[in-house]
Amino acid sequence: MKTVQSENLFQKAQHLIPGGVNSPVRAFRSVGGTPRFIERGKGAYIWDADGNRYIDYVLSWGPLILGHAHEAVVEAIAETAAKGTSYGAPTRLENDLAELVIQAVPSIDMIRFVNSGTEACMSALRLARAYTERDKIIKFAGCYHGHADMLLVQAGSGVATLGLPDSPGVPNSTAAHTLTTVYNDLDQVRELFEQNPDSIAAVIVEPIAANMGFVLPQPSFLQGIHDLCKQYGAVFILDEVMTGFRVAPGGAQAEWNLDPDITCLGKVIGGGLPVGAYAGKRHIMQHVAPAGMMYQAGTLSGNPLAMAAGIATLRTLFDGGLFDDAKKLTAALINGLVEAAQSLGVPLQADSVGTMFGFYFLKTADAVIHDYASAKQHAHTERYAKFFHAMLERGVYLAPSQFEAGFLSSAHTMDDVQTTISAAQDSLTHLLSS
Ligand code: KE4
Repeated sequence: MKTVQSENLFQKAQHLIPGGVNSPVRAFRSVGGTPRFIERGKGAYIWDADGNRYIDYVLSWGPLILGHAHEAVVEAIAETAAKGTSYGAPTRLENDLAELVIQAVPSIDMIRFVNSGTEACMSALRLARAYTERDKIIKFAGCYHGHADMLLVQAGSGVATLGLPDSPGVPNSTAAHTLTTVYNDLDQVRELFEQNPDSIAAVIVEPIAANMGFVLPQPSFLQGIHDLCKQYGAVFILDEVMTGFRVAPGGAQAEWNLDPDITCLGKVIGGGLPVGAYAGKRHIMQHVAPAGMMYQAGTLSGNPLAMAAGIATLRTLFDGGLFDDAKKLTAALINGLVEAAQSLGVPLQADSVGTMFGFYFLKTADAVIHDYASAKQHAHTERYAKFFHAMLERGVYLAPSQFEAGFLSSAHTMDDVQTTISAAQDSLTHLLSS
């Protein structure tokens, strides 16, 4: 596979941009090799600067649930742009996207749009602190909620990938208010509340831990957090930036009947343009300025182009069985990967929920990954790196890190899935013989 154009572009990029990328996980640091510079995408496919085509299971880390350059989204952006790109004033488009999200997600009464998932989670925690007049927050080791200082404590995603213990530049005084505990361990959450009965403002949690790979919540873990928050007067924040509109049209909370006080959103609701949001119960959201005193602002928040892309994405997604078709294909993909690994005796842990999936190559067949420590202990990252490149050579683009999730779109077909499964079988056979 020719990659000379990507190599040249990467060499130039590293001189201009730290690490040659505008987000660390794109640099292929944990899998090695040269990141592919992408020229264009259409449907389930992307093409790199050397003209190589890949079936894409990253989909911009989740947003492109309709696939690349969906005509409804492109048309909406073009039509909106022709009328102007930004006003710094309210538009009807913000009402329209707000209504779509509020109708889809039962726990949400009101929403505030921002420009990224980081902003959404950072603002949600400031709101929880303002509402409760408390300082401490609880997060889970290996969960990633963006790069705000107070959240870069034992974070997942790129921090896990790069093996950054805790990011330099975060003052100890900030980190001191962040209590970190073990995902899937409700007893530890209960203990933290018992030790800090009146000072915890919020618990923030990913409903699926998809920034340490793909770890499902154990039964009653999430509901247990909700109940402890109610008992101690803390705000229950569900970070659905990745799972929103991917696990189910109403998010993981609809799939598992959860009722968070605040939900963080991003990715899909922007249809590939920069959008994040924090949203939830009216009596809490009313504390956000200018309705209330908790300040949060943004020049391009609710930007018309991003709103138009999000509206077109959700309206298309909700119209017909697109979601269910993509969900079935996701399950077929994971089943195929499991069968391929089993046929070759390769230890694998794999799951899918809705249109998201994840898998770990395990160092030993009896290992089970259920939290960050076990993910770091049992994940065979070297095998993942080799598998990643073998699949890339066969035209399949997976996440360039063992500690990330994968995604399908409504543009993927059963042919794409079967091609991917065959490539996996061939890649594993090749790996085992080398
Ligand atoms: P952004 O600021 O990257 O839009 O969103 C932060 C965020 C918040 N919450 C969850 C659950 C997330 O997964 C993310 C971002 N996800 C990563 C991928 N695991 C984004 C990829 C990247 O950092 O380049």
